[in-house]
Amino acid sequence: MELYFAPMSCSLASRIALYEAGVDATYVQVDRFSKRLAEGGDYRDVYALGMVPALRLDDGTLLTETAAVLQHVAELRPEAGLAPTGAERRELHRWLSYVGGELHKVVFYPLFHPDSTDEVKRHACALAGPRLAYVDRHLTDREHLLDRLSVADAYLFTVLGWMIATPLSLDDYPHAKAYHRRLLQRPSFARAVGDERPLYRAS
Ligand SMILES: N[C@@H](CCC(=O)N[C@@H](CS)C(=O)NCC(=O)O)C(=O)O
Repeated sequence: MELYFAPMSCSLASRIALYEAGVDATYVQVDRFSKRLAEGGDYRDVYALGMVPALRLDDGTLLTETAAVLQHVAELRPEAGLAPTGAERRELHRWLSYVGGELHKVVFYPLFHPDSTDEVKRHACALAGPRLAYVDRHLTDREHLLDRLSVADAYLFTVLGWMIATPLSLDDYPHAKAYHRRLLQRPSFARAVGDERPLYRAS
């Protein structure tokens, strides 16, 4: 299996999930802007939209979309409990959709897009307030988004980590900040960040 990733982007969540699940994979680096592959070639020949993550499965299928990749990885090792079943599964879907839609795409995509105007960025920051406050309230008396660690935590952790590179501050969301700190102490989260941060700085 191969994970196409860009350092410290949303594909970090898939790497964390692979580490948490104990699933081996090869990691193929993509330059987010030029779309060049570290091993040579153009990533758009792999995935026409040029977005990461993409997971090449052992049968050759290319799986894209963070929520799908995360749930697939969790299902490879059900014993790791990273994607619950039953009523909790609905909550997992809800949080994967929330993080992917309301936070990743509504708030952070415009903040990082090179073509975003100042007005677009101001609007994204205005939308961020209630969306991050909602997450912060949810985490007031909880360790994880669900009743235990799930792949949704890998995604939220990744997205919260981007705030440092934006006008937003985790200091305004103390429960989310404590949650991010706690997760960073887990070996698989720390290992994933430790593997990707130097690549990000060098890119
Ligand atoms: N809907 C996709 C979004 C993926 C996405 O936005 N990836 C970003 C990195 S965080 C990317 O590859 N951006 C490069 C681009 O848009 O060209 C998902 O959930 O995986």
